[in-house]
Amino acid sequence: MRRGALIVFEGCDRAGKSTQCRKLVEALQAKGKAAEAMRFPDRTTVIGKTIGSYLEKKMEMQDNAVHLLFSANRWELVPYMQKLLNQGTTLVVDRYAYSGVAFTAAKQGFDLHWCKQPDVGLPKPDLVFFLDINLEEAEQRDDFGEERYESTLFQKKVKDNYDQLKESTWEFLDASQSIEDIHCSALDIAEDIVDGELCTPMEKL
Ligand code: DGP
Ligand code: NA
Ligand code: NA
Repeated sequence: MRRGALIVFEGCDRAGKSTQCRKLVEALQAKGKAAEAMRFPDRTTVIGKTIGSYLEKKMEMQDNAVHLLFSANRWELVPYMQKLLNQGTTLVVDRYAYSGVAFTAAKQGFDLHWCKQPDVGLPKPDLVFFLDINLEEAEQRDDFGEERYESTLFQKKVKDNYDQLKESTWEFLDASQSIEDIHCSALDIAEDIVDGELCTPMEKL
């Protein structure tokens, strides 16, 4: 049986990832393809609840430790992801290991190489959409909330890190386009992957 595709949306905060994930899942389902949405961090698990309080600044945590928790939160969902992918369900994921690297490496004293290690071995996405937002434009969108990392200076560093993570599986989407235009481009590209050669086993990060 054909496996599902692992499709990830990445980008800085406020790039519109959550909206695009939802619309892509709805569109694939409407075309009769099995698809499910996921997001990382998944704040519903025990590990995810700790990450949630850290992001909401209800607690402090050492930076290396929190990096490992974000990774653990992805690892704990791997059995669930494998099960769905093996059943032929396509997963559309809001953030993944690339967020882990781009966000932690934006902190003082962290390099990309160290940041990548805990996620080595995770299922590798078949396709990564990078929602490319101009940070001046992002500033015009709703105000940043109160969560950790939500500052323009930090997001600038995150964006520079993302630029160093690009691979051939990445597709850049101009986040300044309308929601519908971005969605149409994403759906086109995603359908090619979902309908394509998914007989090969998943690769690993
Ligand atoms: P979201 O729920 O998409 O708003 O993401 C929550 C915040 O956490 C967002 O600022 C991005 C950041 N983030 C997501 N994954 C990771 C990770 O693995 N490590 C770090 N340090 N931050 C992450
Ligand atoms: Na956020
Ligand atoms: Na989001």
